Amino acid sequence: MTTQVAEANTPINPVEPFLRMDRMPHIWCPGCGIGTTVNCFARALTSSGYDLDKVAIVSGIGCTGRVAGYLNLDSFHTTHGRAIPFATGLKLANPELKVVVYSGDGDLIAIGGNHLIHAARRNIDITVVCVNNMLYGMTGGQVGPATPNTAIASTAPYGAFEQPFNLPFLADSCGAVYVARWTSYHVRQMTRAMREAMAKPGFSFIEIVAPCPTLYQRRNRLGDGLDAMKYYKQRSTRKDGASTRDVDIDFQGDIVVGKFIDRERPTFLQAMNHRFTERLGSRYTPYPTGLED
Ligand SMILES: Cc1ncc(C[n+]2csc(CCOP(=O)(O)OP(=O)(O)O)c2C)c(N)n1
Ligand code: SF4
Ligand SMILES: [Mg+2]
Repeated sequence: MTTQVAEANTPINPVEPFLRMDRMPHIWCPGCGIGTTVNCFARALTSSGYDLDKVAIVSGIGCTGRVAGYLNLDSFHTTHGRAIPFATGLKLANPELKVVVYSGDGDLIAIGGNHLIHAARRNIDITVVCVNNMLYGMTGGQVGPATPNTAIASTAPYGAFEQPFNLPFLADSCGAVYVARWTSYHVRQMTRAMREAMAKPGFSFIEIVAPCPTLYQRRNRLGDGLDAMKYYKQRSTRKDGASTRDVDIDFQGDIVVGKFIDRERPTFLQAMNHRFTERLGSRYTPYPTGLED
């Protein structure tokens, strides 16, 4: 009997301990790519060796914004667009924490775009995972700043006509020290990238192109989640080190994936300590950065 109970309590899936199983079933639609990214993130944590009491996850609002609520970590579900400033405060108040922002393209690049560019510029020591399903999923599939030109969205019935952001180029040009893009098809590469980004001091950014079958796929007559996986498999090309200028995503065009940027730059706190020590000498006690040996 005791053995049976022990067996019943043994998780079948190795990522289960990282999830709040009491909150299942999750809200995501069948075939949605967000769940795949969460599985990869949990796997990245499994192999990272981090003390999970020192890992915090911050999301904004949206279908992707629900991720924080499903992870068995210190989780913060903040207001729309404000995950990055919240994460910045958390990191500065407690530099020992590993802080990960996990949100959607609308949350991070539209309403929260200003925070993204400044956190990258300052090299705040956080990791940002952006699930790019190319529209505002949660609110009904409206056009957003990552919607490819000509793609149909609920507020763009004749096709989007605004120039979309190239997310890796945006993060790179603002100073991010680690920039990668994968799709939800690339589970191993995505997991590795998440692990690398969390280990990298400074502002790291991972874009994950993932399908929204309910709104984006359906309106654009692109099939279901599995069709999206086939498309990602067939039309993605890995180009590590590619210039981020050259990785725009066109509607149903090829998708360049890979690790584009991996550079060294002092984090915000390291730069502050350096400057203050230079000017004040022993009168200044360096602020903890979380990167001390
Ligand atoms: C201040 C404010 N404005 C607008 C909204 C409505 N809203 C909720 S989620 C969302 C967009 C989410 O899009 P994205 O971040 O791409 O997430 P997805 O649902 O696609 O994963 C919007 C506009 C809101 N909650 N708060
Ligand atoms: S609406 Fe789209 S993004 Fe939201 S859960 Fe459904 S498939 Fe995923
Ligand atoms: Mg979105």
